[in-house]
Amino acid sequence: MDSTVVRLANQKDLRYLREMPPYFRGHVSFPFKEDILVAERNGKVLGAVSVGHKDITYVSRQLKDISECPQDTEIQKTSGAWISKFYVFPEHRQKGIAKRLLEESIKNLSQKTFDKAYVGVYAKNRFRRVSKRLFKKYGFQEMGSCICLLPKGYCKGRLLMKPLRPIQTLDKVMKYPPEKLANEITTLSLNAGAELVGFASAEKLEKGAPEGHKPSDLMLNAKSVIILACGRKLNEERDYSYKWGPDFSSTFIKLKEEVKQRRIEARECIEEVKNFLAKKQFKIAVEPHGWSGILSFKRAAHLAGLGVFGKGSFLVHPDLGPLNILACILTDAPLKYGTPLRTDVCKDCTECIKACKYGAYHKVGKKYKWIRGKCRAYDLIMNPVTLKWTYGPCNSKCVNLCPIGKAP
Ligand code: B12
Ligand SMILES: CC(C)(COP(=O)(O)OP(=O)(O)OC[C@H]1O[C@@H](n2cnc3c(N)ncnc32)[C@H](O)[C@@H]1OP(=O)(O)O)[C@@H](O)C(=O)NCCC(=O)NCCS
Ligand code: SF4
Ligand code: SF4
Repeated sequence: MDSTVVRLANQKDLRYLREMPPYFRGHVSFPFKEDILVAERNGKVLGAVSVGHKDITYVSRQLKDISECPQDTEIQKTSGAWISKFYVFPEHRQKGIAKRLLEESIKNLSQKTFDKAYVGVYAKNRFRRVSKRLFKKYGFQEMGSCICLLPKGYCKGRLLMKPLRPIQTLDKVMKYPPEKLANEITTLSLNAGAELVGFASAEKLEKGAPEGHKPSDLMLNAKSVIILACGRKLNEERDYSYKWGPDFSSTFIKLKEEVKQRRIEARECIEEVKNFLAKKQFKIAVEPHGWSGILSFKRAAHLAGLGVFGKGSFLVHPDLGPLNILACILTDAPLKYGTPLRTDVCKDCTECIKACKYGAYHKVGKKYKWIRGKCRAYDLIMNPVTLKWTYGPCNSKCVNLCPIGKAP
């Protein structure tokens, strides 16, 4: 029978703890600054884990490198129970010791007043995949990127969190039934200037989205995505005016006043919905600056039943035409979701394909693929030698010439 026990460490365990590589144990001295749990068999320590409180700074998205952290990334701060110095001596690995230690850590923290337990899994750890899988098995979910400061430099990693108590109480759901809440948000958004409002399940968006572009990269435990289409009519005569940069290396786009105005209105509409949900104590999150390319707004709008992907790859409402200025809000409020439409809006039309002068559409079999890298929607580059414009302005002709939703 396995006689391994997991218990709080004492002074006698120090000599074992000091055998752990410094990267894992850090500075360890008695009396311990936080609870250390050890797995012990016949007086010998097989592994250990440390559980304590910590202030945590992270960004809610996947970063390739922390130095690449875009300026518009919101730095988040939180604090809670922190699991660290998790180590099993090599000769005792793969025998379930880590699982025992983790189970006891969770019990230890749950008995205290902590609501959430956090852990960082770092890129330099060669056991990061094993560890991440293990934590996920015990209910930890990825929240974003964090860093660990080392004596020299830093190591980037992923922050994981496990709620230790139910986050969404049944009371709240009973008080705000999903359908009623969705209707209230719809009325509020339409009054604030949105032209269409839709709701999709965050879980559905999560399943198909690429790494780093999932709702969980923006908010943990999101239940719903709210999609607002604001300024649809702009497509009919959308135009950009371009401003020359101070040198030829940079170009500025000066949006038409009307477009600018619609964008401001879209933001106001987002704020209204956010305030409404926050007052009811629901969590909300939007991309930094509203449109920073974490989520697929198009896919969210499709799931919500607001439109279909036309040949041009932008989202088209069967009657109203291309939807422009989409805005997305994530929330932990459960809402009533729409159903994806299956209408063939394009039929024989290929206006968008013909309109593109920059080769952004490629025919693959009978379908068209939009090569986003070739899309010159915003580019206007002047060759400093020939002084000729290389691209644009294309005025988003693909979208603007779409006949759907226009008077015949
Ligand atoms: C960056 C960007 C661009 C870049 C694209 C570069 C690039 N690398 O993507 C450029 C500058 C080229 C561009 C061009 C245009 N854009 Co743009 N763009 C964006 C932006 C800000 C981010 C896109 C992004 O990368 N998102 C993250 C990735 C993961 O999303 P995605 O590419 O849509 O994801 C695809 C797959 O990964 C997969 N997927 C992702 N998640 C999931 C989940 C599930 C369940 C499944 C099954 C699949 C799946 O399906 C998606 C669609 O194929 C979005 C706003 C937004 N956040 O969506 C606007 C946005 C997509 N653009 C928009 C528009 C209108 C345009 C332009 C017409 C220019 C303009 N007038 O603004 C042209 C489009 C021309 C065309 N033919 O489509 C609108 C689209 C509206 C609509 N009706 O479809 C958006 C939503 C902006 C807005 N707020 O209104 N854009
Ligand atoms: C990661 C570590 C703690 C795992 O300890 P362990 O006692 O071997 O783990 P367990 O035996 O409890 O196994 C836990 C799970 O991981 C799997 N696993 C453990 N080591 C593995 C390995 N080398 N390769 C593949 N899977 C492995 C087990 O099969 C088990 O999976 P299961 O739940 O599907 O059965 C240990 O390897 C270690 O101390 N590594 C160095 C320190 C470290 O990386 N700490 C984590 C910091 S976040
Ligand atoms: S936005 Fe312009 S460059 Fe991009 S696909 Fe449409 S027409 Fe082509
Ligand atoms: S322009 Fe024509 S082909 Fe392109 S999306 Fe609109 S209807 Fe479809």
